[in-house]
Amino acid sequence: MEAKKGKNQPKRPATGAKKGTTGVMTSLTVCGASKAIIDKARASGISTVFDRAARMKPCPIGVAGLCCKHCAMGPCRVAPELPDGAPTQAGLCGATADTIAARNFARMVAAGAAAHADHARNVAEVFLHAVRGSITDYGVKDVQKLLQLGIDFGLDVERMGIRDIAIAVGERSLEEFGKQAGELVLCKRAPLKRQEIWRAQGLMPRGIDREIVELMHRTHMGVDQDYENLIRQAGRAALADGWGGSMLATELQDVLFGTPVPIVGRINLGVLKKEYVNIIVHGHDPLLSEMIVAASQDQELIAAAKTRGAQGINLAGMCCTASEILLRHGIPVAGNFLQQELAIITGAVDAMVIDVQCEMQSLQQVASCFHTRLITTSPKAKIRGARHIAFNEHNPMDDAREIVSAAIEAFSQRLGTPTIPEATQPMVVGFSCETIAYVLGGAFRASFKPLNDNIIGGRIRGIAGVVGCNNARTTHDAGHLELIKELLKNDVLVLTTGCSAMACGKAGLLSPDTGLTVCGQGLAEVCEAIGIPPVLHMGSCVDNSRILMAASAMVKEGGLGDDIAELPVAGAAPEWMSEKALAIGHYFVASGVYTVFGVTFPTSGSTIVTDHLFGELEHQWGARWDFAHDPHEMAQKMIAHIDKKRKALGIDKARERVLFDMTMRREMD
Ligand code: MSK
Repeated sequence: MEAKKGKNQPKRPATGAKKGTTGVMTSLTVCGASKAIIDKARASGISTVFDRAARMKPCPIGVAGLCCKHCAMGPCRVAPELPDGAPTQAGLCGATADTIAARNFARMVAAGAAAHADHARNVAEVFLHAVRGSITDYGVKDVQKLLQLGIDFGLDVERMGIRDIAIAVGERSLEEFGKQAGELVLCKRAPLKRQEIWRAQGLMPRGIDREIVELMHRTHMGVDQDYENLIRQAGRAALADGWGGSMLATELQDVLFGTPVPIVGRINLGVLKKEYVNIIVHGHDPLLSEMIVAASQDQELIAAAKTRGAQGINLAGMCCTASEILLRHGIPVAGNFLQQELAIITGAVDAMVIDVQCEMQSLQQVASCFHTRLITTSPKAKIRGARHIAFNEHNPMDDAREIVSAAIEAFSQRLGTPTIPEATQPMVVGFSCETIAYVLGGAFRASFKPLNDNIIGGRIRGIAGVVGCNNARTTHDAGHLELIKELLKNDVLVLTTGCSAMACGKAGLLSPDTGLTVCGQGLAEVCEAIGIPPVLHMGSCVDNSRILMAASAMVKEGGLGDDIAELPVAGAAPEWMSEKALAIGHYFVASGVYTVFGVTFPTSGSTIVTDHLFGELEHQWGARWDFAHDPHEMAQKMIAHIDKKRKALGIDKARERVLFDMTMRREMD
């Protein structure tokens, strides 16, 4: 079949001048602190991602998903724009636009799932070393969660000692990666009806690595050339991420470092301190950053900092590493993805320490304009020109001390006075699934029942998972904030992770005081009674698995259907950019969650594939993808979906939907 026009074709992504989420020329960011530093960078002639985005436009064929470079006869670029009914040009091998778009989509999912899986494998290996005693700097912090994992893995936890349970959990976790047959163990946490759908649709993942490798094989030249078959295997690999790699990473990290509970933190570039040695940990892996937290509080190192003229050591986070140490230790956050270069341009960062994922290569160029030490730590993620201090899991504290010492040394070489914007915001974070059940039901009756009751009663209209990145092709943070404020106004409780959570934090939405002022009456009453913000920060990118667990807990609690697909819930990533985000979106959909992406959609060049994702999947998997440029349109799509599910459950009441007019939008700005 050739590509043709269809009703679900998303609008073409913006490829021209910088456009805002509403499609009109607007600012680069809604974050005042970021704007101030972008201005400083421009005045100093330092190139940032914002400038490069203005200079370099996306390839119109690549952005539509129609550039195939899977063999040396290409790259074959298939034109995305065709008059109705005209045949598309195929690649040299005959691959159609549909095959090419589906293959490219599938490869992005494979890469995203691989990133989470490799993160999780590393955690599982360290976990096993720690519980066997060959690494002594880590230990078991959450025994309750360990026991739950033991039960999930079928261990006789009543007869086994904690150490034996921990070793068996570590070994079984590692086996999940190389398993060749059967079903991933944590898939059992999903509602039974969902598991049946996975089996019936050929979606149930066997082993984490197996599904990703098979997807890579199928996208090789001349293998799977049926878009539907490719999208299905992409679903299987994505589920191996959500209910496999990501969930294992979340759970094992919680056992090792503690399951998050509500904690107060601060966010934005203003958390940097002029008179202190400033260290930023950036990336995704908490194994090293946990140790840097301890090293930054070491009295000997603090004394060393003072001998260099500093008042002490100030640690802050960036991207998802930030969330890991924020949720467990209250360490402040310097910013989200598009603020990584800006943090260095303040001139206040003495060392930026990176592990894996979402680190721009440009950091080294920016750091070279200052005294900042850019330090890579993973053998998997080096940057030319950066100093590499290899993180040895067997001696993590030694590495952490060496890194902190390098920052102290850099402090005395600062060039001039730093420019630190004053902006910081307080926030309440740390809403793991267990914590949500606890704050809803209390210590002795921890439960999702009060949440379900409030949804059934209509005070809470539904739940939205709003997650994902920033994208320099759209106004920084605007998509997240405009979407989430409209959802809150319409009584939709928001669960958030990653860079979306940080956008919310900067805008005050993670604070019960300021967050409740933008909510509808019903949601505000519930949040006020419980004492929670209306947007719950659940963690980093791998912690999107917590949203899957929360949805499963809601189904199991009863009263809202038998499957995740029956819940009045929706997902969104309004500013996504990474392949991991696409893998997350695909496992949300395969788990039964209607999911809307913004900015651009990677199959937009093939109407057939896009219609399959945006339409047919609902009949097969019970949920579908969708796309909206405008966050207000995105909010209305999500609310309409939530209302549809409420009606199907018989809990719909006639209620007003708040539509944002221009005055309301301006007030939000
Ligand atoms: S860090 S994957 S930019 S959310 Fe997890 Fe942010 Fe997206 Fe990276």
